Amino acid sequence: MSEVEEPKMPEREGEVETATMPDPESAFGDVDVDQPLVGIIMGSESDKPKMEGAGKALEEAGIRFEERVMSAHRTPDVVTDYCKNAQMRGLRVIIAGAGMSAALPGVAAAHTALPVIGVPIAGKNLGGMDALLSIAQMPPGVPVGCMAVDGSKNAGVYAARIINTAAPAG
Ligand code: RP5
Repeated sequence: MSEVEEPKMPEREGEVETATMPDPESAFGDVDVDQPLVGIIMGSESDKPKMEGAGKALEEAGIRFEERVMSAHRTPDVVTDYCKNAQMRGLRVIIAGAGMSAALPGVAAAHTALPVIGVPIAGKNLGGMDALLSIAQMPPGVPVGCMAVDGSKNAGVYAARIINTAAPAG
């Protein structure tokens, strides 16, 4: 019969026993090492073709990303949840593309401290000027890095530069 080890009790009253640290492998075994570093969000399924350049540029730079469709006007709660949790989930940059009255990048920036890169998408009327001004004209304190109209490739390149030049945390 094996001997059962008695639990170690504090030696003096009020003394707190030092916690035993778990080994790193078991402590971080659940952490997903493939987690994305960039979130590419866009206001509509119809924006997907115009936003492909961002993903391609990130792929070329070897940076993991995820893509989601969400709208500042049609699904505002989804945008809020996604952006509030983005940093905690390990994202380092958000790329947000939208057309027409393109509120998505600005609303994203209002809900996260991560850098947000906005991509104005040209719609059927106004040649993208509507989205360009919506994204560029952010109020002081809530910045969005505004790319060219339909400039999703540069958004991906810019996100890669941010990630590759950032000082390590701590
Ligand atoms: C914006 O309205 C979207 O980003 C898209 O560019 C535009 C039109 O959206 P759909 O009507 O094609 O869904 O919010």
